[in-house]
Formats: sequence, C-alpha cells, structure tokens
Amino acid sequence: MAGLTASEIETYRRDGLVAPSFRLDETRLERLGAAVERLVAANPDVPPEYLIGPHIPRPDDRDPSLYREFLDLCLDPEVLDLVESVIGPDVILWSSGVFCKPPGVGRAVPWHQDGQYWPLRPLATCSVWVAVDDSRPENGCMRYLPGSHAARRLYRHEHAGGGDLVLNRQVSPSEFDPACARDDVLRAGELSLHDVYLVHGSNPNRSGRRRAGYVMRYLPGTSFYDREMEVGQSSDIGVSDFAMRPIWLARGVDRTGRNDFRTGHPPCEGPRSSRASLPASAPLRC
Ligand SMILES: O=C(O)CCC(=O)C(=O)O
Repeated sequence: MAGLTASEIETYRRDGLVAPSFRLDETRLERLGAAVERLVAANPDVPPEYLIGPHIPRPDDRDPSLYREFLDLCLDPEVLDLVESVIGPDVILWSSGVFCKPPGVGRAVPWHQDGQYWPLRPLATCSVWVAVDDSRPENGCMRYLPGSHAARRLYRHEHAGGGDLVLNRQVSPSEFDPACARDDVLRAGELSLHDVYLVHGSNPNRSGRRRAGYVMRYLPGTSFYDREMEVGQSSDIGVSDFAMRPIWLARGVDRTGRNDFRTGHPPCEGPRSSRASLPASAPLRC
C-alpha cells in the first residue's frame, strides 16, 4: 500500500487536514476536469457551488454515463490507500460532491463542521478534496482552523443568512478565532484530506479564474450510516436523499455489521456494485 507518509499522517492527526505529496496524474486530472465540465453543463438549474453525489447514477441523468467518471476516482486504489492511512483498512464510500465556484461570482462556504449535517454514528469521515483548478486565496481556496477537530465535538452552529453562501448554517462566530485560519492552497491535481470535525470554509471567488474542487467522503467500517436518523439540519439545507443514497464498501469489512449496501443499488447486484439508482426525485444539490 502506498498511502500517506508517517509525517503526513502526523499532520492530519495534529491539524485535522493534510495536503500530501500525492498528486493525480495528467490522465486522471484531465478526466476529472472534463467530468466537472459535463456535470455543470448537464445541470444548468443547479448552482455549481455544491453538486452533491455525481458518482451516483440517477434515472433522470441528462448525461447518463457521467457518474462513472466520478465513481472511478472514488474507488481508485491510490485514493483509497491515502484514506486507509488515516481511517484504517475498512473503507466505505458514502458521499461526494463538486464545489465549483465560477469566476467573479462564486459564493462563499461559511465556516462549518461537516459532521453537523450527517447521519453517521459514531461520527467519522475522512474527506478527500481534489483541486480541479489551481486553488488559491484569490479564487476562494478552502480555509481551515488547524487543530479545531481535536476536541472531537461539534461547535454551536447558527443560521447563516443571505443567498450568497453555499450552506445556510455556520459555526457561531463566538466559537472560534478566524485569525488562526490557514489557506489550503493547492495546484490542480493536488489534494487534501480533512477530518469530519475540522472547522473549515472558503471565501467567495472574486477573481477571473474558476475554482473547482471535487470532494470524496469515506466512513470507517466501524461507523454506521443511519438511514433512519433525522439529522437536524438536513431538511434545513435541503438534503433529502440520505435515506435512499447508495453507499459502497470500497475496501475491507463492515465492522458494524449494520451498514446497508443494497438500498439505492439495483436489486440484482451486490454490495460492490458499480451501478446504482436513486428515485428520480433525488436531488443533485443541497
Ligand atoms: O470547497 C469548498 O470551498 C468547501 C469544501 C467543504 O466544505 C468540504 O469539502 O467539506
């Protein structure tokens, strides 16, 4: 297994985020870039700043083979090696999303912890954020508070008003000091891994250059994806497909014995199926 180096793992544990030396090769980067273009073109009615679950085929997809491009990257052995380095050998793919901020008008992502929104118990996830474009302060790169994951608790969130934010909840300003924030600067093809408790966000894109990223989310086999769980904020932010979403056992074993790898997949295919289908009503957005 390749994966992260010992010092990269240490950085992840200490800061809650690491940008390793690993980089997607040109072929994978070009495929991903083309897939993002197709995804945005196929969903003209959905704001491109957060297109959720492009790795999942939907019956009403305007570009029906497109999901494969994303799913292949989610299940790429080298990506899984990186994830295994921090969450162990049992890896469940449960979500992905494109955050594409167009030049000039790309909206900000408010300070948040991912775990606020998710039906996972115990709460755990490693997110792999791949830069599709160079991602810098000028075009709204991701920002994070190093070490904010360490207490392993969810900070108080409050409603974030206005239509110029990608999410409508944010960590209460009294909970943290943004002066400690660090920029997650990446060149196209580079990536970073972050912990579910990390406080992070990003500024609007006021530059003339697009900033697109693709994030893939993985649960350790010791955590349960609870389809029944009412996640406080889910309806608040419009996420309505948690119950029916297909998940994949990407590697290893489901240690909980309770994760459901069939819902959302066609009935005749097994848990490692590469095909899945959601009801036509499942949104590609939050
Ligand atoms: O792309 C961004 O600016 C934010 C990404 C994010 O919040 C995430 O990947 O969890």
